[in-house]
Amino acid sequence: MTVKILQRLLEEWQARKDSNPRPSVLETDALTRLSYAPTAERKFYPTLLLASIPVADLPVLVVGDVHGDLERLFEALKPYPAAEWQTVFLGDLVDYGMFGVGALRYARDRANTTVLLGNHEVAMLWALRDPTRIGWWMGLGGQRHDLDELARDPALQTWMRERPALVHLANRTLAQHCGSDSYAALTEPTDAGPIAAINANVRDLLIHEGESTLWDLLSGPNIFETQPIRLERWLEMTSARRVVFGHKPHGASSPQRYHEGRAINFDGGFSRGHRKYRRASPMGATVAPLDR
Ligand SMILES: [Mn+2]
Repeated sequence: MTVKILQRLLEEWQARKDSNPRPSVLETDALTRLSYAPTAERKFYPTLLLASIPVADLPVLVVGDVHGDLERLFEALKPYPAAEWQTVFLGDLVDYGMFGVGALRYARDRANTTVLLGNHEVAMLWALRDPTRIGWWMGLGGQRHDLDELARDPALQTWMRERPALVHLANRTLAQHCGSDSYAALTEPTDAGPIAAINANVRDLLIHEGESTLWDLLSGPNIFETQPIRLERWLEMTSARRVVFGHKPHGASSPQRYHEGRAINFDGGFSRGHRKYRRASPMGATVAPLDR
């Protein structure tokens, strides 16, 4: 199809979008093709077209530990325009790479996107509040210029402290940073909704100098790989049928599935700044669509 035909398809959508905003398959295809055409040939800003589709109806794109490698993140996200995906970042956007704060701002501002809290965000906030922790945090890969940048941006600090630890996605899929049931320590058996209770307690700890407790909870080993009974109990407790997480590089070429896909690890050692980065770490091991 020529650019002219693609543009006519989008013009037809523009003309009727007030009465019927949902694009047809052809119109969606036209948008996708035009978004990759040279800028001068583009007639419409691409995100306008799909903005009216509810986020929950979009396919889910999962992004594991980015660790400051913004260049690679842009490359990895190219096939997945923000308007067409519900994007979920599993935490640890900062440290190791040079663009931790840049990655946070990018993820915060991307449309249809949820960003979870990782242990490295906790460590950075801890160093921000208590300068005696700066050396420890830099030993974990913390970048001084990123801490200075965060210190100058109170709105970003507030946004970071409001990150959820757990979210439910479509199809009873739970998303969290580390492959562990350690989060359960932040809820009581009497809590009606454990996810809401845990997220509320996480926020409370971040506001009231509880970073050390949170750091311990979010830094544990990947027990879902080795302890299927604990995995089952955690899924039951959170009313989920599977869980996606990051935190521990898995070394495979695509997200690593354990126990028939009931637990899936999306940390593919993505960042070139990470000590576990290998030249073999393909982007698709960290950034990948979630199957239905
Ligand atoms: Mn981590």
